[in-house]
Amino acid sequence: MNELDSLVESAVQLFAQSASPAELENAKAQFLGKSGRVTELMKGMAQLSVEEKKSCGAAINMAKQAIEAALTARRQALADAELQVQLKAEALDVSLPGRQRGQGGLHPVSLTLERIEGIFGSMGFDVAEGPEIETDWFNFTALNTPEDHPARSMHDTFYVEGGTAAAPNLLRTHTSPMQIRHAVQHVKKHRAALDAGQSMPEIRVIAPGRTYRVDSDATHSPMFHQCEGLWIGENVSFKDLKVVFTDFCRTFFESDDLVLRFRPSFFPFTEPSAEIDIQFQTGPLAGRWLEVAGSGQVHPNVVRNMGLDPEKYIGFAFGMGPDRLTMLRYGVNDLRLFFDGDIRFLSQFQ
Ligand code: 2NM
Repeated sequence: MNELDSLVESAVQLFAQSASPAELENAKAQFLGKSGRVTELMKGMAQLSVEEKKSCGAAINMAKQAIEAALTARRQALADAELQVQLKAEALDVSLPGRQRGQGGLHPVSLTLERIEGIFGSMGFDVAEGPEIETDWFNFTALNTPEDHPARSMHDTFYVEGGTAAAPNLLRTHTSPMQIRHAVQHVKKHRAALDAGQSMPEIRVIAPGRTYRVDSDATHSPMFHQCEGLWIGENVSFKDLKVVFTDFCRTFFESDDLVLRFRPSFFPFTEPSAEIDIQFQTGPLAGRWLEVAGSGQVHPNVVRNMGLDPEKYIGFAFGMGPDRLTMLRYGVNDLRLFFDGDIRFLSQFQ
């Protein structure tokens, strides 16, 4: 093998050993650069005769072309390899199943609240809204709750910043303060007519929402839901409460033969007061009395705090727990499941 062949050979070898474009360019410089070996050979021809220059120059040129061809091939090979690495990294497996976008849905208790609002809405009840941070007046005093009532203690009620010792702020313990606020607004709107001895449209409202008490076990959550109802007019009676609530329960539970029982009870804001129990005639809960609500005729002091004359206006109110209604309707036995946020549990109600 002559000198030029082995030069080409060593260039090809060095190029093949170059694992990156930078290494390859360094290798190239050793042969084709300003002081590369091919360039040196060309310079060395200066002393040769014309004849020798011709044959020697042609041979060097062929060697140079062979090295350039090897360089180009190696450059291409390195570029191809780099492209392959990149393609592999960015590869998409189009045969994989698509990722479905998660389908959201309403919380089971929200479904119950919507159901309650729909049923009472069809009976002419408005839906009240109001703040979760309440004043002592709307949550307790306006509702005829005595100053020393245990519900006012810090063991039962979450007190929050912002109030005064005489008028503390708290997380509402029931939704009745919304009803007082609603009634006061209603009465304000019709004040002129009332002062002129005329009557006002009846107050018919439900107040659904979150409520808070210091309580936590399998059947009590510090945050829970309530839905209270209020119906005030000039001629509203306990009979109306019975009709409305019976109709509500039968519609809510989709059970026409469901039976109600009103059991005497006590609440500061109603007199007389009654617990409401229901009994299914069929299904897994048939035959058992289940407590679902408290109720009563609104206490005259509360009617007065709404801005109305208790000698002229009378009505009833009730309060129920949508969390418990949801448990009964779906057969769930632990309240905490609703608030743990486990999507496997919650998605079953869609
Ligand atoms: C209950 C039981 C009995 C009630 C009373 C009032 C208001 F605003 F009229 F005073 N709202 N809700 C009430 C009555 C709530 O829950 C167990």
